[in-house]
Amino acid sequence: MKRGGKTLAGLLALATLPMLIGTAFAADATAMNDAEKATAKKIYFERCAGCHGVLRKGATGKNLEPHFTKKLPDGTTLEGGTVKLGTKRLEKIIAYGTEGGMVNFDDILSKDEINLMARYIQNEPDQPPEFSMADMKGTWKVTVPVEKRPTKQMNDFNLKNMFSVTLRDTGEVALIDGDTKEIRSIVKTGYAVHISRLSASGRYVYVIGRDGRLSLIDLWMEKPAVVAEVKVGFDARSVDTSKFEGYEDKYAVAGSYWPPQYAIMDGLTLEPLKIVGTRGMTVDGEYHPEPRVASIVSSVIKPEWVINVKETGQIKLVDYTDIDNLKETTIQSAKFLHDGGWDSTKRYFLVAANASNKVAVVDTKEGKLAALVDTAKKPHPGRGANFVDPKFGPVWTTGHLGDPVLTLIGSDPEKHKDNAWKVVREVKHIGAGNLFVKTHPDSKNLWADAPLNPEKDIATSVAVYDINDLDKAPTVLNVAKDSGLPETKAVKRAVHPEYSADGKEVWISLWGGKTDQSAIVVYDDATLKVKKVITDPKMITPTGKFNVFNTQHDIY
Ligand code: DHE
Repeated sequence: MKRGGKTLAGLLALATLPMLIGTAFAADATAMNDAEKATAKKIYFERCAGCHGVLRKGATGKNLEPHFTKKLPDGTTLEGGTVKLGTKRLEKIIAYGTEGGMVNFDDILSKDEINLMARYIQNEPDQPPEFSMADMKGTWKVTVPVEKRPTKQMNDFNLKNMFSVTLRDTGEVALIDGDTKEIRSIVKTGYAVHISRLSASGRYVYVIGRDGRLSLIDLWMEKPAVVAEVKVGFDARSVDTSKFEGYEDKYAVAGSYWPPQYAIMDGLTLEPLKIVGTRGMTVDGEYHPEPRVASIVSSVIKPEWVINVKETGQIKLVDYTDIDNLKETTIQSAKFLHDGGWDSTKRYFLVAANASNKVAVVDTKEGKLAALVDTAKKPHPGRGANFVDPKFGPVWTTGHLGDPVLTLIGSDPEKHKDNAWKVVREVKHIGAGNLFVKTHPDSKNLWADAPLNPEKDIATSVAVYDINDLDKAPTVLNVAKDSGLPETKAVKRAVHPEYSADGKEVWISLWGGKTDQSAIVVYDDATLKVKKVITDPKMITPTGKFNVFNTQHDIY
C-alpha cells in the first residue's frame, strides 16, 4: 500500500527511526537498566512532570524530548532538534537551576540521582495509561455516609479561622486552629497535596493530591476527618465546588494533568458523575496530546466553573446546571495557562499564561475574553491580590517566576476605564522566583514571597509593601531566621502568605527538607512582628495554607 509515494512499511520505518536512533545511542551514554528506569520514572513524576509534562512537551518548563535533550556522539541533533544538551549540561541545569525559573535540585536529589535524571530525559518518554469512568468508580470510597454525618458542628472550633495546611512530602493535611494555633487534626491525603478548597457552606474541605487522590474532609466532626475519597486521574492539581445559589455543596470538580481531563462528582459523596477530556487544538491551531487542566474556579454570579486548559490556552466556562447535557463555552486566550484569581467584584477572572508572559482576563458575565495583558516574565499569581491603588484605582496583582517585579493590572472597567486591563505599575521585588502574593480588604499591606530565587537569603524571606506608598522600599522579613529553627542542609524557603479570617495575621510556611521538622511563622500584619512559630515533629514540608473563611469567599 502506498501513501504519497511512500510504502506503509517505509512510513513505519520512518516513524520508528527516531526511536531506533534513540535506542542505538542509548546503548552508550544514556542506557538505563530496568531498576534505574523505574527510579527515574518515579522521580520524574514527583519532581519534573508538573512543569515539563508527562510527555515532556514543555509548559512552565522547557520541552524535554530527546530531540532537545540528547547530544549525539557525532555532534548532530535528532530530527527537529534545536539545542543539544547532553548529560553533562543537563546535570548542571538539574543541580543548579537556571535564571529562567528552573529550581536547583542539588539540595533535593543526590549526585547519582541527578545523573540518572540527566540520562532518563534523553530517552523517549513513556506514555502512561488512560483513566476511565470505570477506573474512577473503582477508586471511590465513602468512609462516612451522608446520613451518618453530624447534623450540627460537633466541635467547638472557630471553623471560620481554621487553616488547612499542606504537608507536602508526608501526603497529609494539618488542620490548624487559627485562634489557638493548635493542630486539631492531621489527615492522611494524597501524595504531595496541592491545594485545599472549601465548599460554599464552609463545612467541607476538598483536598487534591498530585497523585489525583481527592479527599473530602468534614469539619463538623468532633475530630475533622476524611469522609469520602476518589482518584480523578494519575496526576492532578485543581479542585473546586459549585458555589452558585441553589447549587451550594452540590458538585465538586477536579482537574487532572494526566490523563488530560476533568471530572465532575457529587459534592457530598464524591461519586463520579462525568469525565470530560481536554485533548484538542491549541490557540495556534495545532493538536496537543496532553492539554492539562490547570486552575479551576467557581463563579458566584453564574452556575459555572472556569476551567483553564494549560497547553491549549483554551479557557472553558462550564455550565453545571445540566450535567448530562453539559454546556461548555470555549474562550481562546494564550498557551500555558496556570494559576489565577478573581478581581474584587468576582466578575472577571485573571489567569497567568505563564510561559507566554501574559495574563488573560475573562469576563464571566459576558462569557468572553476581556483582554490579554502582556507582562514581565512568567507571571505566577497564586490567586493574586486585589486592592485599591491610590493613583490607579482597583488593581489585581501578580508576581513573577522569571523577573524581579510585581505587576499591578487595573481591574475596574466601570470607573477607571483607561486603566482597565493595563499594567499600571511594576513594583520592584526582592528578586525573581516569586510564587505568591496576598493582601486582605482590611489590610494596607501587600505580601510577596520569592521561594524559587537561587539566593538563600531571598528564598527564605518575604517582602511586605505598603499599598498606599508602593514607591517606598518594602520591609523584608527573613522568615527562616525569625523562626529560630536550626539551619539544615535543605534551604527553608518562605512560601505562601495567607491571612487569618480577620485580616490581622499573616501565616508563612517554611518549606524545608523532606524529613526536616519545620514551621509556620505567624506575623502580626500591623507591626510585622512574629506572633507565633507553629512547629511540631509532624510539621514537615508545610507549603500551601488555606484559611477557611478567606478561601470560601475568595478573599485575596
Ligand atoms: Fe502549584 C496552585 C500547578 C508547583 C504550591 N499549582 C496551583 C495551581 C496549579 C498548580 C495548576 C492552581 C490550582 C487552582 O487554583 O485550581 N504547581 C503546579 C505545577 O504544575 C507546578 C509548577 C509543578 C508541580 O510539579 O506541581 C507546581 N505548587 C508547586 C510547588 O512546588 C509548590 C510551591 C509547593 C507544593 O506544595 O507543591 C506549589 N500551588 C501551590 C499552592 C497553590 C498552587 C500553595 C495554591 C495557591 C493559592 O493560594 O490558591
